Amino acid sequence: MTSEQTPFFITTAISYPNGVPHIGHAYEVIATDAMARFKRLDGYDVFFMTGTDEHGQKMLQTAEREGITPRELAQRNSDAFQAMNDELGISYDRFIRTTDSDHYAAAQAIWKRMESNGDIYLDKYAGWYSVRDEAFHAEEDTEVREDGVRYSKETDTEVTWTEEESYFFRLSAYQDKLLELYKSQPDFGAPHTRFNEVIRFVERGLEDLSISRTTFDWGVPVPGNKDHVMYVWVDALTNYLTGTGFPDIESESFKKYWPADVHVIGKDISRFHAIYWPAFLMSAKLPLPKRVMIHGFLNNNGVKMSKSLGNVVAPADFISQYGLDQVRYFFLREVPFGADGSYSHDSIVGRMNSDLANNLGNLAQRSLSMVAKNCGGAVPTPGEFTDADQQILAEAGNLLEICRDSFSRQEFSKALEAIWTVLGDTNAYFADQAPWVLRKTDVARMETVLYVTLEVLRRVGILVQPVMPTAAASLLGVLGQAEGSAREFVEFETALVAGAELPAPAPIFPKFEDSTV
Ligand code: ME8
Repeated sequence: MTSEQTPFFITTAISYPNGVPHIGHAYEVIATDAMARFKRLDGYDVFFMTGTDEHGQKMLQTAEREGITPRELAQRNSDAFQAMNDELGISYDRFIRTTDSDHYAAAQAIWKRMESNGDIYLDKYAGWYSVRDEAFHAEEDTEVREDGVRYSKETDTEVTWTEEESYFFRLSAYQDKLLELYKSQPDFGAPHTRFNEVIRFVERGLEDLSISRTTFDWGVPVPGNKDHVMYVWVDALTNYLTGTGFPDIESESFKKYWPADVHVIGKDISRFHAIYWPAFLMSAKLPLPKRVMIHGFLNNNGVKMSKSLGNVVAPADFISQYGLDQVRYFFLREVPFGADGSYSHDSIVGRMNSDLANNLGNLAQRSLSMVAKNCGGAVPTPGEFTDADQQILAEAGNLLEICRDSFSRQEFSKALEAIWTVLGDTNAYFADQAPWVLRKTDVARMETVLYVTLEVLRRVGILVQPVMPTAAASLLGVLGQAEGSAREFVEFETALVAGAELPAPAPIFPKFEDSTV
């Protein structure tokens, strides 16, 4: 890292380790990883954090059911989340656990700041609580169903009557300030359809929030009152500050990385991030994150994943079936980030075979093997560029700006769509120019066509690194691009050097063979 690099702090939600990770968790962390890698390649000083949210009643109840302590449960499943990250090639800089000792210090410090601002008071809570959601629900938002049990209408989870002494946060005092924030920073939440739901919710009015519990002790102790532990969301949201060195607000890392550039989260937790979190930070007199990016949910063949339906897919099984880069590509290309999405065997194999094996793998294989056979295994020497050559080079040349623009809004599918449009055009160019015919009629022209094709592939290889790190590295490798700066975005504008020796070509994306397809 050099001192001129601009910092970029990005986070995922921290997952509840009350079970093992599923493909929804993998989806979020893959998208965030692609964003982090993109920014690193673009010269930013990136800090990427993910982790596990280990306190609260849900963890406690699951542990009780399993006959182990919540700490043992947290350890076991937090390890499973870390293992998933490693299997997915996630380039996180810190895996934070809310049981880490520096996190206790941060959670207690933010509490004290909110308290000294006059926003915390002791009262009695009486209302409906959903352990599954770790959230309170207003009575009118609940209903008793046929089974005689009361549920949250919105989340379909069981709620139980909870009555206890509790500290409250004066959330009601922040309604106007939050609405002002949304107005002055219209991109604070994205995409707009999801952010608008949050805004409507705040417009309807906010009640003060119960932020401590007394009936169990699996949580961060409330400073100054040993009978209370913090409500798990106060503790959980603060993880984002912990990672930057808070409460040491004079530390180099806090000054550099806070406020966060993007919190990537799923649609079920948008209110916690776009309402509670900025309100807590305003109260604590700390800067607010710049953006909360809300993604949709992934469904299996259009059906919600659930243990009872037996359609919960383990990320590791997915990767062993299709390959890591293929899965990463599929998720980011298939589902516009922010929308709900679905995956099925056929849709994955379809993308693998048409986009990866055909449009990219086959083009690389055909052009590189021609170069190996006919150009002495070195980058061919181009002659003067024709209009067709210039056009395709210009198209590929525009891709970096297009990708920067799309990634700045986490519109991964748009970036990939643009890259694959250029690949489609390059395939058409390759077919039109027919270098295998030129080999017999006009060798110089053949060399130019092959040069242009390889140059497009180099640019594509650089740009797909955030999404498919391993395959992109192989592609750049066979194009003779050494690891390091040659593969970074600063080198995007440079061009292949004629005559440079190339390694032997190797296939990048073999076709997926499956008897059921
Ligand atoms: O909510 N598709 O943890 P979590 C896509 N601990 N994303 C999904 C998904 C699906 N099917 N299911 C879950 C929590 N997610 C809290 C967060 S942050 C301070 C605390 C996403 O394990 C979900 O939306 O239930 C969330 O962003 C993340 O996975 C972790 O969910």
